[in-house]
Amino acid sequence: MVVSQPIIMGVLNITPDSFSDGGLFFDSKSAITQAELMVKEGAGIIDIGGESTRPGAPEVSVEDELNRVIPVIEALSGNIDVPISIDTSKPIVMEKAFNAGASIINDVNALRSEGALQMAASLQADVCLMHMQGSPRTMQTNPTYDNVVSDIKAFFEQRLEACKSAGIKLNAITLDPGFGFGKNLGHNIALLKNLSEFHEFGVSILAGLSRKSMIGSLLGDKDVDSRMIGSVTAALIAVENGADIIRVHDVAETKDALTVWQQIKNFRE
Ligand code: 7PM
Repeated sequence: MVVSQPIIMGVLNITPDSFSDGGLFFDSKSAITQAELMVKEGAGIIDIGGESTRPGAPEVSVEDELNRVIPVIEALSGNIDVPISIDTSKPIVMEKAFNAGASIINDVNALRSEGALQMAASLQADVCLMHMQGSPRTMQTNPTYDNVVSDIKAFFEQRLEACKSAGIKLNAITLDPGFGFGKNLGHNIALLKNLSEFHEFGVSILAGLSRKSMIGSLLGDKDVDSRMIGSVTAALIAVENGADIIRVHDVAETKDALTVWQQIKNFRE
């Protein structure tokens, strides 16, 4: 994707067990209300996910995932004027979400699942390729890198090559280092500080830091409900370091931070 100013991607989790909203938005009607509110608050993309990627989470069946997300996408696609992304790794969910009105595939597995690359190519979708070491069930047990930034760059190189072979164009791709997905606190901080390095591939960069455990750790183990200001701060650092898209739960608060940042940046004495 080509991006001119930072875009806020608002998270809409449609999972009963999602750690950060406690499944509050599980029923379609409140999900729709929540999405519409996020657009009003300044979200430029709504990210819809029905597959919990919580560390240690059980995998969600295709049926459950479809039942959660498709009605919401169908209802939203006529009613909001920002793109909808589908947070999934499953080709069948990608396809049905597309037919329901989604236009971006946000895959924490970077199109490595069987058939995912081909599906994304045939849908001619925009894609976000996120790095994850291991699988959601095991990824937080002793993640290891030689150098977290260069290891992830090597991963991106390989995925970009796979996308190229499948016929997915560079301008359809966004890369995401995957904060918290098989990373310890030191890894996450190194990635945030060196985020601009990922621009060497010439594609847009997404950062998802909102409410994550690294924010909790930095705040002396604050729980998930108390991580909003820390998350906004981290989002601002990501933008300062070149993030084109930031994936957040607290859209209005993040928007205010970006508005102040943007005006100070543009001010000419
Ligand atoms: C439970 C654990 C629920 C973790 C939700 C999560 C990212 C993402 C997620 C990200 C991209 C969360 C995660 N995180 N997609 N999906 N980048 N592209 O904290 O960092 O929202 S799910």
